[in-house]
Amino acid sequence: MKHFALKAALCVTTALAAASPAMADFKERTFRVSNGVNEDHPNSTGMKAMQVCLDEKTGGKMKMQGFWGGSLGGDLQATQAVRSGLQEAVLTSSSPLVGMVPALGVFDLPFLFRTPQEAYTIMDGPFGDTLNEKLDAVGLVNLGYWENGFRNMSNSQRPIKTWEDFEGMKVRVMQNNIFLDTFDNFGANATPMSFGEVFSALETKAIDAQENPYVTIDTSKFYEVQSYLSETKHAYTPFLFLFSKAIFNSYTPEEQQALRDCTTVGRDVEREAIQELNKESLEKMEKAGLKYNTIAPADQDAMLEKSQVVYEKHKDEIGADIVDDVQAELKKQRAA
Ligand code: TK8
Repeated sequence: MKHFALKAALCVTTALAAASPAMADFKERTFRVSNGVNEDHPNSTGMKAMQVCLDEKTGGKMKMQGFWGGSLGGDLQATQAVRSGLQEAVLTSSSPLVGMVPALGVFDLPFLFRTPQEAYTIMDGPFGDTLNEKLDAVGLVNLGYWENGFRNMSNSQRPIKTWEDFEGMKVRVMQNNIFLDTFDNFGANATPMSFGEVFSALETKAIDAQENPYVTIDTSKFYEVQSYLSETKHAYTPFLFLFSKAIFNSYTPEEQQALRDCTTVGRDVEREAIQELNKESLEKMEKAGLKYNTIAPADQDAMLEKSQVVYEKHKDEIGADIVDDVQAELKKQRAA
């Protein structure tokens, strides 16, 4: 995976040749970045590329320290610490944060995006900026949308081929009502739970199923206690690279710019690494004995149709304008 970091480093060198602020503009700074995923997740690949970029831009003065496997707390807890200025940064899923910023729930709507490119265009454009303003208003500077990715099912019971297959299945969902309703609406028994509790809940059979991108099912070892993988792609959720607004505001404009630019470098490397690794992870898990299936297009359509009530139920709480905007944007993209 070395080539990702290398490519990023080359891009940075080229960018630097154009305009480089004086190194005197940078102070010695170390900041902590909390991750719920483990260190072999592509977030780490992205952060390495981001560090190479920061080293070049700040003459090695700005250093990132990654914390993994939820060692600084789960997504919600770590984000609260970042909000209150006790911790610098967190790379968190958007879904557990809907209590703080309801508009983020747009990413939880089932089957909203069809390809990663659709998601990138939305998140990296004006729509993403609108959400960033809402995050800023609660004390969180979103430096960028990294990829968590398309979410697929793993379970210990049976292949999921149609929504009816969810009947009675105990599914862990993130702490998020849209996910809760999506799976309850399919007839499952959805249980909200923080990420750090998932492995043991699967292992003890307190729950039958969970849903995450393949990379996460692999690197968090869920596959060791699961038997089936079903490619439902029922949602694309991002990671947000959130920096404490209080701390960010104490940095100089040059430092802030270096952080923004290098988070983008890291983002691109991380997205590419996720795309690669999802394939590798799937192969590895199949070799380990998990049974894998895709969903027939007609059954996928039936899942989307069945999910319309979830859109209706949550539209107002997300913000009707937000939901309308994203749907209009997607329509435009799909027509192009
Ligand atoms: C890791 C989580 C994870 C998410 C989940 O902290 O909770 O299932 O998909 O990636 O953010």
